[in-house]
Amino acid sequence: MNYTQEELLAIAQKFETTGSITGIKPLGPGFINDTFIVKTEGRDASRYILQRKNHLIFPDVPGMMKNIELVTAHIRKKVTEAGGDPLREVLTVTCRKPETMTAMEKEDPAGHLYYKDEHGNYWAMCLFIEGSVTYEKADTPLLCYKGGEGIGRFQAQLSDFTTPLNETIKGFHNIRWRFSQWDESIARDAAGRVKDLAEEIGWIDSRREEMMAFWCMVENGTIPTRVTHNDTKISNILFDDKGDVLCVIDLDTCMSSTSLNDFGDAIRSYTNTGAEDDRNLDNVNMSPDMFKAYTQGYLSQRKGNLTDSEIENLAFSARYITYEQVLRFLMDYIDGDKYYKTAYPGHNLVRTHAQYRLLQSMEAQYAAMKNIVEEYAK
Ligand code: GN1
Ligand code: MG
Repeated sequence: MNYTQEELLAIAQKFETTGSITGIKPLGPGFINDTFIVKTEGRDASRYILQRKNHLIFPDVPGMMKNIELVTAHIRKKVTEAGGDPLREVLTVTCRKPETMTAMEKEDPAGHLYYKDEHGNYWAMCLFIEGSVTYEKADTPLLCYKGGEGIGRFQAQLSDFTTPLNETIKGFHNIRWRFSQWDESIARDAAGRVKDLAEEIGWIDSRREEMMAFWCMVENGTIPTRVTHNDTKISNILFDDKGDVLCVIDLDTCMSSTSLNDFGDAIRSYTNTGAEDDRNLDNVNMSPDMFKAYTQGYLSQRKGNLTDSEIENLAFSARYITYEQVLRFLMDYIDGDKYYKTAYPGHNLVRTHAQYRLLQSMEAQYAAMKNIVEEYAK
């Protein structure tokens, strides 16, 4: 659904901004939510990020916003204690103007964190961090090192966070759950595409056992669960102009899972020499230099705090998350492109092939990846 500029402005005005709102325009290539940047004018004017949160994917937006409020408050305390800048080193959620809230919204413990419009769509706002830089791709090992350090710090800041979080997407990185969705999706064959996908379906089937074996270690507690981000691709990290991580954004999937997912998903993104949806598979490879740099940065923050089982499975987590991504893109293609935004017909299949090439590259370099982890975990 498309909103007019006037409608968007009216939505933005439900939130407590400093300065008066003068403009709003679309921002960024997110696959799930719609994102806008809001400009204001006047004393203390700031810019803001307004997002339409996709409630078809996040069924409990209030619960998700409550998670974000709790997690950012916890990190803010840590940043302040460490003498950092709480307006730049953690996301600041923008609350509703109380005078725009109904009595029911005021009673809802998350009511100040979102606005539900007359079409049933949910909106939330946060402060835009001026001078922050985002990347779609990591071009240098130094950026990988810094990215790893940033996620390591994020996990450390949350290591003593104990309030239970809402599960914002059921079984998000749980491959047992993904397989049950996958089996249903194949049986349903909603778009009639299964008949042309024997090879791709074989990629998924032939690796089911090893992926389940990994997940069983999470289920039986061999690998611990912690508060994790779960979507650590490079575009979800804000860097400053010197290349240091300012803060981690897109906290929609922040919940309890294994910390290995954050490492694995970052490796999937930072080390890819091609694009996530590269049509030219020769571009796609896992760069060992980028892997080394990210691992070094990450472990510089976390090595004393991870269990032996986490260290042991760190390299495998990159294969696990990349495999899961192949499955998710392919499943969405089979379902008729219902989950991810696509830019052209067949986009999800192109993504599937590119991510599968990346997975193969990781498999070929697995022994070397394990050695690198071992070296920096010492
Ligand atoms: C989505 O929301 P965004 O664009 O940061 C997806 C991730 C995928 C990623 C693939 C909630 O991330 O899980 O890894 O696309 N987020 C959700 O690029 O499904
Ligand atoms: Mg994002």
